[in-house]
Amino acid sequence: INYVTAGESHGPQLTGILTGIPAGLTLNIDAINAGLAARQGGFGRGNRQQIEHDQVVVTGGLRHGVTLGSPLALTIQNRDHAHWSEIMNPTSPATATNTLRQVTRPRPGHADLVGGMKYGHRDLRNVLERSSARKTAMRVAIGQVCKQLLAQLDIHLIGYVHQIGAVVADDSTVTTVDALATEISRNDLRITDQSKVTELHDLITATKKAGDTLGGVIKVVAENVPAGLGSYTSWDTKLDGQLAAAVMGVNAMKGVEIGDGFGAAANYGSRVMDEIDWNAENGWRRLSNHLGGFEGGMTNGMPIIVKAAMKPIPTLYKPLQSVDVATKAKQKASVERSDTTAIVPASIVVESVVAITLARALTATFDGSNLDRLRVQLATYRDELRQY
Ligand code: EPS
Repeated sequence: INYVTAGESHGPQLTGILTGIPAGLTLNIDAINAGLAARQGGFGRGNRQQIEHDQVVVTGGLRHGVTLGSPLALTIQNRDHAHWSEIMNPTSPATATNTLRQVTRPRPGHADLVGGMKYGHRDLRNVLERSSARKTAMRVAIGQVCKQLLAQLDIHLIGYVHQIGAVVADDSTVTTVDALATEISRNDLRITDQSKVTELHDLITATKKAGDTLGGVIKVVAENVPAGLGSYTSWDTKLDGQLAAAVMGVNAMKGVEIGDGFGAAANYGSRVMDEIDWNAENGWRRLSNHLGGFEGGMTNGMPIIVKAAMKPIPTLYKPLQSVDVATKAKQKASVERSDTTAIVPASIVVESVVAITLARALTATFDGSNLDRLRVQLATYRDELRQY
């Protein structure tokens, strides 16, 4: 499985090409659109989300709702383009009017300045249009396709908000994907500790009033992933490394943990290693899961636990110091419409990229041409693991 996305935030549309999805998967478009709607939601979102009503259109790789095994072509319209049709017109030449809104005061923490340096842009809009978190909408659409493939293989996952700013809002008694999905659906922050909802609404509201922003920590749990995906034999075949790369590729991510992560670094081996057990009913398992479902870069059959540290949104309505790239004069950074926090949508984006990475590992390990054959091969493999 591989994919590429294209499209600028205020251009005509987002485009995604997803290759390697097996033939024979019945695609639930409504479920993909539900994932897109969830990405648009969340307390603390900006006004762009009032304009968009993201829905995916599939224009290739699907017939009568069933995948063909050929590349899936996906598009999501940018409704906001109607307000930017001159400024962000792909073909009409630049004029004094359609290049009026030059961005020359880079925002600290965004791709603005370094992107301008790297690609030789003097108008930093040429950078921010693609670096914008808007592009995560297509990664969610692609991720939800992969999530549906995983579900057909009895593998389920969920991404949710573990912490907002410095406030941890994770009820540690809620651990299964089903229970997590139920608890996070009860509030607009995708947290499991319902007692923290009001406090966090107040925090986000106060942060917005102060012209500031917040990040947080996202957690993804994936269940029933068979042992042995990924390999210890080479650095780049370790699946936990591939997961970390995928998560770090999401806007604003500054850290990734597998299992206890940095907590493991601070603990004794006797508290971190998960003891091994076997019984006739369940076969091989571990008596704890500090290692987050990985040993030697390979899944070990325990739930996969990934945490991601998201930096606060770089666009500040109380802007920090910057320098104008045209005049070199010290200036306050530019202000682009933005969110107070995007931790809620980011939890769906990180869930999506974990789903893509796991689906890629499965279709690389077994025959990824046809879903029924993949399903049979996986069932045989699961039996083999039980009998080991
Ligand atoms: C976002 C789209 C963007 C921003 C925001 C989130 O749309 P616009 O630029 O038109 O407002 O609202 O992007 C960022 C916060 C960012 O730093 O890129 C989205 O669809 O998630």
